[in-house]
Amino acid sequence: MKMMVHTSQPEDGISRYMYDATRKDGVSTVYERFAKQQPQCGFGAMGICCTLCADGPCQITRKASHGVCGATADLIVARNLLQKCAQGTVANVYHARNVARTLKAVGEGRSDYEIKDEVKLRNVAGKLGLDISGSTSEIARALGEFFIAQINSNDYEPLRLVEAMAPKKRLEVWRKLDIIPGGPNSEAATLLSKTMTNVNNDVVDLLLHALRLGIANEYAGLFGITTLQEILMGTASITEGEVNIGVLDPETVNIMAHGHQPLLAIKVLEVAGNPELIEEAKRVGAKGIKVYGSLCEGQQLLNISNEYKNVFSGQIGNWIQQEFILATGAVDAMFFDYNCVMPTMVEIAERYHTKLISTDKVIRQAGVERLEFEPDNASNIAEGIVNKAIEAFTHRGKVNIPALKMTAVAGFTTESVVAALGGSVKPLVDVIVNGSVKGVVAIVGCTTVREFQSGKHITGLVEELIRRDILVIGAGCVSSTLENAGLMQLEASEKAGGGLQKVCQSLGVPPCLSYGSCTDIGKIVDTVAAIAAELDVDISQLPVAVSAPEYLEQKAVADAFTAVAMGLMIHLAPAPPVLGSSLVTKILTQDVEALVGGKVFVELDPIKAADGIEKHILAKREALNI
Ligand code: XCC
Repeated sequence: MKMMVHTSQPEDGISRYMYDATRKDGVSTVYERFAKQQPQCGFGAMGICCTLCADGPCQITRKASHGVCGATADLIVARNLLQKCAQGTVANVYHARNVARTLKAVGEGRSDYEIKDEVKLRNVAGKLGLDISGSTSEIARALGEFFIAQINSNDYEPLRLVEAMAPKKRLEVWRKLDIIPGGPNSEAATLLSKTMTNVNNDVVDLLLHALRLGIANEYAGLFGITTLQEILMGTASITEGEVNIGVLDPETVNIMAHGHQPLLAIKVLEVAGNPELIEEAKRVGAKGIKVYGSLCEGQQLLNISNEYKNVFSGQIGNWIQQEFILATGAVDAMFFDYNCVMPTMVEIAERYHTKLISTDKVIRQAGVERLEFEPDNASNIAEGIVNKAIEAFTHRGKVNIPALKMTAVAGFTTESVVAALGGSVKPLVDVIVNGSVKGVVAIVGCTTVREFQSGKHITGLVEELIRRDILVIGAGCVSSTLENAGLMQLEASEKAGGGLQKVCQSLGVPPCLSYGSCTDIGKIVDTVAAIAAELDVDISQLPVAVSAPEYLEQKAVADAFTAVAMGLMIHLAPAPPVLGSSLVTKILTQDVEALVGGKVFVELDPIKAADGIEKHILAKREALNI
């Protein structure tokens, strides 16, 4: 098996500056670790290494077409992939359950969060068939309980969430294939049982089960997270804010919210505006207190930042920049929930004085203080975090902040898009139909350090898409990369083709709309469903595609199955670990389209990826006769 050798360097100016700074400080980061991992194992990359049983590890080679247990390359690839899909699904669902618990606690009067979007609470509860004649608290409690019960329900009963919320045309497709899921955790447990040694060797059945999980991931996971969070934190509204590492203020106490679950961060934003704490910060020599966000949490805070303009001070960076953020020496406290916190953050924090605080029960970082979030203790924890940041400020050493700031427009969601369009998605549909905008591509997910990526694949692909009059919607660390590259500013429309440029300028929006976090993919599906409903077609017929140009981890695998189940083509780079099975590769990239309308498209070159996506969009337009 040929070994794969990669090298990688940061691509954007800010990362490059901080990369050089860390090297000068003798601190090694994700880039050096990636280099030390070379060459990487080709069997793993192809998905044909099995470590399930003690007779392994087995690798499929020219001389060994089966593992010791008899598993073929197809089966090993399918099992490995599906385990990632199960893990990603339950992780999203875990997040949704935390929000549902909080909503329930608010309804029971045990938590000091407010219901910020009561209209949404009543709408969603009504659609789910809950009694909405009672008080706001009663409905909040009922909706929270309903979600928890759905998450914990069995896989032999169809999920009511799916039947109530999914577009009717999609439900028909899923019913025919018998892939309407039951409870997501139960589905994941069953899938994990199926992927044990010598339990299920039917690759088609296994992949269909992954589609079930993809649907459960959407409705019990992503939709749940976004909807319930918006009820508690307010629905995103269009806003402009500062972004990237250069916005850190060297003279204030700086607190970083890092991760994915923003509920606690909301309380930190509230507490950080407390005059007594600001006085305390001044007493230790700071000019004030600022709160920032990084990774997906930062995107979510930016989305609702209109309400916190005095304290929220910027979205700082993406996954591969997290060590650089601390290496500025300007972050006094970083509190993080799950996930995407590198274990090396502990050493780096020590080196650069940052106080780390973990806030979710699933997180354990040796030596890091834990202040674990519960719906009824958020304000106390938030105050503790701000106090610890003020104390940490007194230990500051050298500060090294790159002198480059950017701004970005964010806060897009179905509601804010509809509001910007004057009350319905029809104007967007009209410009798609008349061809000013050829189609829409959701660019989602993470960033990787692979040599052809590190943000380069994301910006390369997106610049090419907007140039071809394709509107881009971003969610996840990709948004951060696009923000740092200036592609989420109004001025970016200058890089768009003539049709898209005119639409952006007349609406006053950039050609790349930030929907927020990777967990906000549920909102993208919602907008796409609204466009399909306006045209009275199925989602799979739309000139729409998804791309995860630098996909990284298990949630992305689950999200990819969500996209395919929703009827969308999803472009992935790097190649997922399936190329060792021609059967699994063919099913995912071709055959599945005839079943659900969606499929996977793998292309590592951003220009060729844009070619493939545009071709797909044009074919959909032709089929719709537009
Ligand atoms: Fe993590 Fe969401 Fe991925 Fe970024 S995008 S690397 S999951 S923080 Ni979600």
